[in-house]
Amino acid sequence: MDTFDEDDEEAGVACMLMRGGTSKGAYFLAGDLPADPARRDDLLLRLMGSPDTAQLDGIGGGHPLTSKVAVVSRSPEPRADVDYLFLQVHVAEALVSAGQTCGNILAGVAPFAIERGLVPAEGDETRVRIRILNGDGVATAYVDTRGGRVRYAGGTYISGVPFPAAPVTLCFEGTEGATCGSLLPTGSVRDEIAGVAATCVDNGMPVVVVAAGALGATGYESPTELEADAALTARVEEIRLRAGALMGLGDVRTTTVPKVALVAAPRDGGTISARTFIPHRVHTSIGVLGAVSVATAVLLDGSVAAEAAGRTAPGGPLRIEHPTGYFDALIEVSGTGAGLRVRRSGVVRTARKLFDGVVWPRRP
Ligand code: NQM
Repeated sequence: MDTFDEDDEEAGVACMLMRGGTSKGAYFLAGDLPADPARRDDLLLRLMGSPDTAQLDGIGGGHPLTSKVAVVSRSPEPRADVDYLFLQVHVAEALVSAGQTCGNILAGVAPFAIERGLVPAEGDETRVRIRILNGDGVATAYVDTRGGRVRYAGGTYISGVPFPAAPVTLCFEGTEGATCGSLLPTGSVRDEIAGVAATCVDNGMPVVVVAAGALGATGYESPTELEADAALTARVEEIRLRAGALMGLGDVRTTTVPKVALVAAPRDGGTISARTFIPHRVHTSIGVLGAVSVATAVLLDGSVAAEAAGRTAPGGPLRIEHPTGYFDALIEVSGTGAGLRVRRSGVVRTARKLFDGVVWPRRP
């Protein structure tokens, strides 16, 4: 594909729309977008249809989980095959944020990279090493490429997606402290923040873990019920703003991190139950690295998550129950308590190509 013509305001842009895990996003080659971040973000707002709660004039879906962008390029680093920059295109505001990554959209990066010829399909399963530019971690994705091309059809179900598809296995390394610089960004396993006990953790996603009961919730509410509770959402935001500063993230009023996870005891045989504010809507399931971070918090002795969790099978997957099912995360660690170190984490997702074509932006 030719490099994006920055001077042609009516030019269409090559784009692949994909469902990645439980999110939906637009995937672009970096060379098809303006190199200047301000021009790129302005273009993305017009392509996605923001600012508008319905994103009617663009290809966004009117919700943070369907207003996401992946920018992919060949990696200059020997430890990776491709670079992945995640951009959250805000729905109702003219704002594009690179302040977090997205593990769900990540699930589509390897299929996209193979389809666009950045990585050759090799054998029945192709390994693609992806450097996450929003932090410093590397994810290794394993994609079904039987017959020499990406296979999207398959029999794997993930909670929150009604139909089965081919599995995309993701292994993470170096995600510990990816955004905040350390696994425990406040330096403690447990803090008191705005009057409640909280565990602040970053294993790929900065998350503030709070017991749902401490905020008068059960932790089993639906996203709609939680979003309708104005007193609760105000309290969650108060905790988030204070936690953001304590986690070294500064003033987080307009940023999408940290997330806040309200946790409770599991109800369906899992490890823990979670409802995640991402941060102003409630996730209909749970983010990938959000889940990895909550699961890691479970392994921290004395944390709010460990207190809420049921018994965990040593070495087995940690199952996080969420509004539409469950999410299994494998976390390999060494050490305990504040000395806990993460070796790697693994999850299974699915992804599907929805369309591949050219999208035309609204004129500036
Ligand atoms: O935590 C939502 C999602 C995400 C992010 C969000 C994600 C992750 O489910 O890795 O996947 O927390 O904004 O798409």
